[in-house]
Amino acid sequence: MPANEMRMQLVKSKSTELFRLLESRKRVLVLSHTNPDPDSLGSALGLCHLARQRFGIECDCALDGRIMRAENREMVRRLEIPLVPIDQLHIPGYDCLAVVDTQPGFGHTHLPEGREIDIVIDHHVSPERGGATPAFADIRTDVGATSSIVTRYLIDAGVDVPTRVATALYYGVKTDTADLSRNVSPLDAAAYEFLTPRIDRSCLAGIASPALSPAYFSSLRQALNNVRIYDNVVLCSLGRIDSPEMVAEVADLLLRLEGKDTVFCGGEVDGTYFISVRTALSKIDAYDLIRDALAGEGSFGGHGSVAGGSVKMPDDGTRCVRRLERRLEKNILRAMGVEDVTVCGLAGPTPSRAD
Ligand SMILES: [Mn+2]
Repeated sequence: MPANEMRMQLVKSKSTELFRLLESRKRVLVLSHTNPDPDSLGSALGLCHLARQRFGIECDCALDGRIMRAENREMVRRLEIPLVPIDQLHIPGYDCLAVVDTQPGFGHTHLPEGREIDIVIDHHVSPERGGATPAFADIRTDVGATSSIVTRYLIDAGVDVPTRVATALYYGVKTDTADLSRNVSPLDAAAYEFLTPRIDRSCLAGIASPALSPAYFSSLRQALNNVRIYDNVVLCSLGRIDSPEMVAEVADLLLRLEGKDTVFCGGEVDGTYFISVRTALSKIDAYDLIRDALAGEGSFGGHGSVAGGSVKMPDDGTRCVRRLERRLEKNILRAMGVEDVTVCGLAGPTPSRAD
């Protein structure tokens, strides 16, 4: 059997296994990581739709943290994704807990204590200390988006996928794979093909370019003033900011800087230092880069060209952040082999870092 066909067979048997489990449940709660992104929102909505349409099961989506990025807030608003803050939910009322786009054991994922997780659907490399094995786990690290895996379940279940759900899943695949240009598998391409005729294009365009606050532009200016370039490597410190999404967003933007191929961006939000890594180098995995940068501090995840992590700061603020940034910078320069390169800013030579 050709490899592709074999993969599809495997996927189909996973669907059957999931359907069997759902058949035996009455109320599902879908959880994801803190401050959910489009892929986790799309896969949560898709899984809820599957549970309701095919099995007539009640289903809710929990929200942990906030929806940060303006695009993501616009996605929730336009697609009317019903999210219930996790502290307002009565967890014992659910006989099935599902986790999408993350896994138990990840630092950015807070799951109800003392409750077993029934379903895990994800595409990230599993954490080393994962905890109890769930009744159903479908973890495919070769797939670009969890939304693609959930789309496959919907196809296999033969349920109608309405515009709203299709658009959410599509936007999940689109953002995690940069429009099928990175971390792509045949499953992502098949999901895109299935979803494309079902989406609302003008709604999608609205989600992708929402109105942005003055604070956004102010953070952006601050970030660009603090760019440090070492040969092909770009470092950027955003200082104290409102949302960790800004770190990821600036990292994406700076990866477009001419002649540069790897970006490390960091910023502090409410006592936690967030770091995002992007690389256009095909031989280097962003996961290895963030691991080397953090060198045992904090938690992190990612794969392919994208990775992110965070470090909890002790109470005494700014000086701690500076010290952490200096440690990270040292680790990064060593990992990238640019320790002896002279540092530049966007407009040429840069003064040494202020303390
Ligand atoms: Mn994802």
